[in-house]
Amino acid sequence: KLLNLGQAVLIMLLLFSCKTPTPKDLGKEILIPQPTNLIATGSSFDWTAKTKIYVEEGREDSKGVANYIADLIAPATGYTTEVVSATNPASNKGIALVISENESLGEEGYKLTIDEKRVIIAANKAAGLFRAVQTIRQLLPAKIESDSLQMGSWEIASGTIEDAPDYGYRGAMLDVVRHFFDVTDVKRFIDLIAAYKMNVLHLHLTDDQGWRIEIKSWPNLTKHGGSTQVDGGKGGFYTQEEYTELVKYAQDRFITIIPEIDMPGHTNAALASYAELNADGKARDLYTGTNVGFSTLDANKEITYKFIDDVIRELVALTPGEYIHIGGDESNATKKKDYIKFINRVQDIVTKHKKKMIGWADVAAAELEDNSLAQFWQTKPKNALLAVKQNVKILMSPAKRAYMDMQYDSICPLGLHWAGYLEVDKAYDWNLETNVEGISRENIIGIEAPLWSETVETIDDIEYLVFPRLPGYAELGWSKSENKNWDEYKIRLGKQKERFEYMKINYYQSPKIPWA
Ligand code: TNX
Repeated sequence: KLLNLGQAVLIMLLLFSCKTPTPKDLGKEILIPQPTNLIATGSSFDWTAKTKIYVEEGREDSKGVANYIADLIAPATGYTTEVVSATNPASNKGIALVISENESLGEEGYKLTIDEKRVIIAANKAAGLFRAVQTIRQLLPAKIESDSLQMGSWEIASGTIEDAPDYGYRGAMLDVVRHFFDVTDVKRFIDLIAAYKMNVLHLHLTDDQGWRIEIKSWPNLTKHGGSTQVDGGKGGFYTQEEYTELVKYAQDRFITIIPEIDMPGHTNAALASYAELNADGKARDLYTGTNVGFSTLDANKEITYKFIDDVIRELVALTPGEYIHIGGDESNATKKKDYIKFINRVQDIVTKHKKKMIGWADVAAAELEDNSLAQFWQTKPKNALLAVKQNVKILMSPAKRAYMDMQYDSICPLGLHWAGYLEVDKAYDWNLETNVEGISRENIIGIEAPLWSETVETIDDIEYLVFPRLPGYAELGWSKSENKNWDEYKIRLGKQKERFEYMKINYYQSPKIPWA
């Protein structure tokens, strides 16, 4: 039986109302980090099976970002989004990636223009396109993060977003020594920090308990020195090929890996691997405890500097980034005059290999080059202030606020508390530029949140301590501090819950957050 006209109209109306995107508000209340400028226009773009991504001809970097987002949305949507080269990408309906060479957007800034027909992503550099894509990710429904097929629709609210980071250095540190984490775990960590627009991964590669990076000219460092970890587990290390794979994986996400070789203290693994590095010429035993401050390289032996030169040379060959971190913390077993001599010489070695040096702020006891960086971590800012006096920029990692290995509270099953407990509110509610009297905006290069791994054994453990604190650190580095407000932020953070769950993040359900 044929439908009568009334029924037909009704069905048409129904179909039409399903197809018309429901007006949406652009994600002001959901985005982390908060963007600089956002104007909602109350409609939306619908990403369908037919949507294509257009990139400018010959722009391999844009194409890389386009493939990244196409791959990212594939499992949940089931779409194979085609990436097409075009002379004028934005003239097509769909998603367009454009390098506009608009200097005002800087290294990582971007402009998003979304209407019912188009999503135009413009940036000065490919890094900006990549950061914009992280915004798009959060504008899509949370289930976009699922690794299995989900029911659509896949709408992105319309409007414009203009956004750029406040600080150029926004990072996290992972200690792969106290407990070793393999390439798969580190890639997961990279993906998690990339989602919040961080751009640096500092890898703490050597310490008393292990040496985790292959050095071909000193093979026993990993063979022997890499063979254990805290509590006596089997440890591990990255071959140079594996390390290169990590560097590339990070680069594809516009993240720079900064490798750290911690010295002259925190060197027991090296001292156990090569007898000649010890002042008394006797190899130390491997160490699986968690005390600090007992080991030191000998600042007065030439072999020490030959060793460091070899290590730095091999590391530099694997490092496209501009910095090498030389540690320098807690050298309690090194005489002060030896420490100063040592840091000065190591700085010269780093400079000779055409890299810049970063050290924990303890290194300010030495004579620092203007382009070296000092990482502030201690509970007292004495060393960091010494660095500022020398005109050296500070990387902000105050343990009381930014150490992700601090327990959330006294019953937290993982972490330490030597710098106090660190709930999510305390981790977020501070400003880089007012945290220490005498260290202001112009002295600060950015923020880094370290995760030390004495108590951290698995990727689940990592995630528990990192989430949900890390999105806050990302925002402290990206967004302007004058707009920061804990009461507003905690609601936005609460809305990330579904996303965390689709991403299978083992996060801490802090009672401070109104989980939505
Ligand atoms: C201090 S922070 C250390 C590390 C420990 C950490 C534990 C720093 C530069 N040194 O050796 O792992 O505390 O929180």
